[in-house]
This record gives sequence, C-alpha cells and structure tokens, in this order.
Amino acid sequence: MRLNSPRMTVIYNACMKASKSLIRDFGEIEKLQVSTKGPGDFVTAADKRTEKIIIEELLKAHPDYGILSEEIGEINKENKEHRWIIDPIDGTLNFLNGIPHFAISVGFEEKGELVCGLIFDPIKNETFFAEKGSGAFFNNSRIRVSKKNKLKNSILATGGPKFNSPKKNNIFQEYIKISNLVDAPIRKFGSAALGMSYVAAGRFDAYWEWELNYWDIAAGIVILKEAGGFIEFIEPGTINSTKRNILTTNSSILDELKAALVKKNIE
Ligand code: 2AM
Ligand code: CA
Repeated sequence: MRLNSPRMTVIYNACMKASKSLIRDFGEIEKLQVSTKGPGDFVTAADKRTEKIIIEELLKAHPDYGILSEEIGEINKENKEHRWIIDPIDGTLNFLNGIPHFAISVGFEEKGELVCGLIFDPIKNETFFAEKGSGAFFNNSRIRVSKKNKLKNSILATGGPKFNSPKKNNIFQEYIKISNLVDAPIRKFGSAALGMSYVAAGRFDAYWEWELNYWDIAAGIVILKEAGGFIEFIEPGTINSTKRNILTTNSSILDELKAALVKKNIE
C-alpha cells in the first residue's frame, strides 16, 4: 500500500479497524435473512458501529477536526479548515441483502476543498485512494481512467431511481431511454462510491446518478480526478439543493454521453 502522507495513514487505519466488525456483521446477514424480522435493525446497528469506530479513530488523531458523517451528522462544526466526510456503508441495500458490494468511504477537506479520499471495499479487499496532486491508487498500483473514446465500445454504470424522489418516474424513464439509445451495456451495482472508484480504475467508462448526498461522493471525487477522470454536476433535476446529480466519465466520452443524456431530457 503506497500511503505516503500521515493523513492517508490515519484514514486507512480507521477504515481497517472499522472493517473488521463490518466483515463480521456481514457474515451474520445470511442467518438473519431467513428470520421473519429480517436484518433491517441489525444493519442499522452495523452502520452505526462502523461509523463510531471510524470517528473514534479520526478524533484520536485530530480531536478538533470537523466531521460530516451520514448517520451522526456534524461534529466540531466550527472547524472550517479541516473536515472529514464519512459514509460508513455505501451500498447499504447490498449489505442488507447479503450482496458483497459496498464500501467505507472517507474524504478529507482542507478549507472546503477536497484533498484526500479513500474508498475501501472490505469484502473484495480493494482499496481506492488518492491525494490531490499525487495521483490515484488501487491497492499498490497507480490507476488511470480508461482511454476509450467511443460510447459504443464503453461500459457504463448508473444508479437510482431514489424512492423518495418526486421525479422518480422521469429518472426511471431517463434510464430506460438511455439504455435504448446508447449502444453500450449499462450496469447498476448500488454503490456510488464504488461506481466512481471503478471509473477511476478504468473498469467503467462512465457512471452517473441523480440525487446523491455529499458523503456518497466526497472521497470518490478526489480519486476520480486524480485518475484523470471528469465529474460534472448536472442541474437541476432535484427539489432538494443538498442532493447532487453527477456524471463521471473517463473524460474522452463525456461529450458523447452528455449529448445523449441531454437529448433524453428534452424529449
Ligand atoms: P447508501 O447505500 O449509503 O444509502 C445507490 O443507488 C447509491 O445511492 C448508494 O451510493 C446509496 O448510498 C445512495 N442512496 C441510496 N438512497 C439514497 C437517498 N435517498 N439519497 C441519496 N443517496 C442515496
Ligand atoms: Ca452512501
């Protein structure tokens, strides 16, 4: 693992510690699925436990740094210089169903700018990380986005629709339409953090999803950019200004994909 900076080491150690209980919890899911109650409460507890371990470790290293985390919200809100952005389990629905595709995501902001990110898939033991100006890495290797420059040779991924979205029908139609329009396979894996990591690693050529939260994408933004990828925020499409619509690509297919998406929106 090429982790040169103290900050990356802090994030990495926090994620490794938290992932031990997360992997154990994932092993319990199968048993709970056959119970009448299902694993819902258990998963919420696992989410909170993971978050607690990560936060404890990060605060141990820097007691005064700010934190924004999915379950707990904000800590040390007044610190605008340094802030961690945490998603303890991204891909919760996968986790809940015993599907081994989810990740811990931790980003780091300096004066409001994202400068570091690490996404750890504990089941596949895959770590994606980056620090601004130092490139992006997958485990021990440097990663770059793919070089594909034609949509028809690409493999794409998306997510959603969100159940609470007032625009869910539009979003769903958009997905169906683009599947018909684009002569390329489209995948839907259920984790925004891993979707972005896979674009960074050249596994996907593009990934888009509407109405994501900041903690879903913070670490992914740094990793993607450092791997040479491009993120575009698509507006509007939401009534809630805290949600983000993102289109991430290897850069080369951006124009073609965007044209396809925009065309669908005006039809
Ligand atoms: P989660 O697993 O942490 O909830 C799947 O489509 C992606 O969207 C995942 O990254 C998931 O994160 C996120 N997601 C699911 N429901 C969401 C919602 N209501 N608002 C924002 N993001 C959501
Ligand atoms: Ca998430």
